[in-house]
Amino acid sequence: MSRTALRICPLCEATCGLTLTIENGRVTRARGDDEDVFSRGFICPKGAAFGELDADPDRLRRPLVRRGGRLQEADWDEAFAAVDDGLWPVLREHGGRSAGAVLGNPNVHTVAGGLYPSLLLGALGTPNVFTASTLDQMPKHVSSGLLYGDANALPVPDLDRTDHLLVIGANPMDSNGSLCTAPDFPGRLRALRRRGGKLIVVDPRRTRTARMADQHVAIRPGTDALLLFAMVRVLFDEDLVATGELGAHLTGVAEVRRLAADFPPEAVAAACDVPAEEIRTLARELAAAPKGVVYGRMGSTTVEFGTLTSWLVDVLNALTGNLDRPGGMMFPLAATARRERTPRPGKGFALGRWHSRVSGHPEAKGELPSVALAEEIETPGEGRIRALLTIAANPVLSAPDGDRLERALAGLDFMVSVDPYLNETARHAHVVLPPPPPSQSPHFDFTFNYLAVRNQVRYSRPAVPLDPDRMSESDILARLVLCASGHGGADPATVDAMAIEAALGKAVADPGSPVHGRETAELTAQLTGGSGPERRLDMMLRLGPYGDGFGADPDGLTLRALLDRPHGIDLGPLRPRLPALLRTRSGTVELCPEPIVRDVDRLRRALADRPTGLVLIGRRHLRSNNSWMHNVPTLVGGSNRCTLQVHPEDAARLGLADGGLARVKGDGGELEVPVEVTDAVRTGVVSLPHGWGHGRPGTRMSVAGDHAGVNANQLIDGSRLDPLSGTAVLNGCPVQLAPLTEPTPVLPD
Ligand SMILES: Nc1nc2c(c(=O)[nH]1)N[C@H]1C(S)=C(S)[C@@H](COP(=O)(O)OP(=O)(O)OC[C@H]3O[C@@H](n4cnc5c(=O)[nH]c(N)nc54)[C@H](O)[C@@H]3O)O[C@H]1N2
Ligand SMILES: Nc1nc2c(c(=O)[nH]1)N[C@H]1C(S)=C(S)[C@@H](COP(=O)(O)OP(=O)(O)OC[C@H]3O[C@@H](n4cnc5c(=O)[nH]c(N)nc54)[C@H](O)[C@@H]3O)O[C@H]1N2
Ligand code: SF4
Ligand SMILES: [Mo]
Repeated sequence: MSRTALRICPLCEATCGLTLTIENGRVTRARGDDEDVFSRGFICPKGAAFGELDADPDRLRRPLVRRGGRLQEADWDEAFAAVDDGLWPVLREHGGRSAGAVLGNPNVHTVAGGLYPSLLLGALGTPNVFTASTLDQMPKHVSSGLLYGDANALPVPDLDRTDHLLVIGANPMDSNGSLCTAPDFPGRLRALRRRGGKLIVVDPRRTRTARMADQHVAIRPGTDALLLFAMVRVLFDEDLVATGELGAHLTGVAEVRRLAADFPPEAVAAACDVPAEEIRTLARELAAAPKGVVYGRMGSTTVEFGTLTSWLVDVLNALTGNLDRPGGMMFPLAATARRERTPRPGKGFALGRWHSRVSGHPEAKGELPSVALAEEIETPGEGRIRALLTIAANPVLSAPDGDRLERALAGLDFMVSVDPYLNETARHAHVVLPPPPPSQSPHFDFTFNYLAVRNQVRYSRPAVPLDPDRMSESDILARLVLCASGHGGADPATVDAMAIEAALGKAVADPGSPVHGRETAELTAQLTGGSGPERRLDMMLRLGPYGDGFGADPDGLTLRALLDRPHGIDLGPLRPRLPALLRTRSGTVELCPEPIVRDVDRLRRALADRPTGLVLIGRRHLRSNNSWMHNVPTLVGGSNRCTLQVHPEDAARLGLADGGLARVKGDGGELEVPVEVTDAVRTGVVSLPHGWGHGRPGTRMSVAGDHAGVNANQLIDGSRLDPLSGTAVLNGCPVQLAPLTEPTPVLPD
């Protein structure tokens, strides 16, 4: 018997609607859902491989518990008893500080990851929180925190209405977009060009996105802050600043003008390797576009000046009047967001409310830099991390210097991993708790609706019933919350009940809420849904900006209304949201915040003292995703993708041949890697993808083991970071390169 089910794809930020064919409880086919209100049938090769990924025989089915040094299958009660036995004594003896948590990327792609981590961190009470954000977009959060007073207010390019898009360090043709949720990003870019719009890509590599652009600027890595500052300077010099309606809510413009004075195009041109006149033209064209937008991603954030670059992206949008206007950079309004309120000053955003124990890194948004994890485990003393929880994270491959991290993990008293695979990180755990495959999990985009280029809302129930020997990821995480609070044996449903009680308690006390003054018990009784997570979703939708307010607006959104519309509900194009969303102390967009001003000194110094030499950048491939999609034959097949791209001139100078092996050396170590000579990378730059380096002993990913590749992050030691955000420099790291000569054999004497 064959049937179909709808399921939002959890494999990248594009959130495409899929139509799954299910036979005998297995997904045998995945197509794009033509009626999905947002993705309209789009699908990419990863989504098409949903069934294979879902049924991967290497996925763990049952928990693993370390006994006598070896990980062995156990049942769920045994596994949680082992968590209790391992975690609780550490917490009791050394306090919450002795625990650390690593939250990886897929947490933003699961319902469980949206609902439980904050409760878990609250229960642990630890400052040792590490997430993929400090390997990714933390600079953008810091910039938004400073500009708007809300680190989660991330504006996105209004892709469907703009007529001028300047892309800084993003490759949506392969990544399908990031911090800009837009199913069929490629189609939306083509539409932009069809309606006469212009696409410009600033990237050291001629990516697939650069190839389809009207103009490609092959900048030297790490120098975008200089380029963007020079554009700001041109706007002021040529009287092109026009903030429009935004002007009334904007402070700090004159200070930005003063800062930009130090960065005329002529002063930065050599460092960026972009001619001054080209920089002028970039600024003039942005200013002249009726609707234009600058959009930055990984190449703008995981660099030495990540926060400055992220900030400058928004400064350019603001100064050209494109911030918060259709066709410019806009703030989505998610269905589970807080309701809009009358504008008033907020609490502002603070950085460095505490510091890491060993190196004194400031926290950002409650997190410490991922690069500080190993030293926090290794360094003896009060507050050392002795117990670690990793949830959907593979920092051994995704963070700098995995070899060092592996040594540190081996020294933990206790480690638990929530992961479907026994991989490079999970192999160090004492307990591995595997979530069910995506077909057996519900889906709601708690994160990506905040980043979507159109307001919309969709929910998928599990496409296939949960296997009897599996546990939902929500229950797994709820039980970890209980373990962390010393109530290991309690019913996980109590976690949801408490979360609902707390949220409704806040809502009824809030004069701005539609349920102000009502009884929480009465509201709780109204909640629908077949599980704790569904009731929580119902509550969030009903309290949210489109919600029914528990009856206050009978036509408003509820879980039931959403279940009635399996292809989703379109909530319309993005709308201007300033000044209501501002939470700065002044109640304005604070365009020139103090921490930024201080960091500009560092940029000035860098301009005076630019290192020369080869630098490393990354690379993403459409059929891969970070470190965990190399175990699916159709996604990993074909020619080796883990190659070092080198420009022909550099190859000739260094004596490297296409297809030959090279030795690459960086701060963190050395690798031997196949060379691909191509003029797609600019001179002075080599490119190696991350997420490879499989095949280690004790892992269980047989296909990935046969396509091991090398770990690009072993070339980086984590000592270079963007100081304001704690984000690792993953792009623009110095490396040395030599053709590989066979080591001289050591002869026995
Ligand atoms: N050099 C370099 N390094 C990089 C990057 C780069 O561009 N260059 N990119 C960085 C970026 S942007 C990111 S986001 C990070 C990502 O790095 P991580 O956050 O470590 O994420 P992944 O490598 O994707 O690993 C995800 C883990 O989650 C598991 N997983 C998959 N699905 C589920 C699920 O449903 N539930 C649970 N519990 N687990 C699941 C996988 O098996 C895997 O172990 O890497 C960063 N590292
Ligand atoms: N297929 C696929 N899709 C993915 C992922 C994946 O691994 N594979 N990962 C997902 C995740 S977690 C994320 S965060 C997103 C990332 O989404 P994107 O940011 O769009 O992806 P990247 O390929 O990292 O693009 C960064 C670009 O910046 C360029 N770059 C490097 N250094 C510099 C620099 O100094 N200046 C400038 N201007 N450019 C520079 C690189 O050459 C690269 O083309 O993709 C998501 N989608
Ligand atoms: S683009 Fe992303 S969300 Fe869409 S099918 Fe591909 S992996 Fe899934
Ligand atoms: Mo990411």
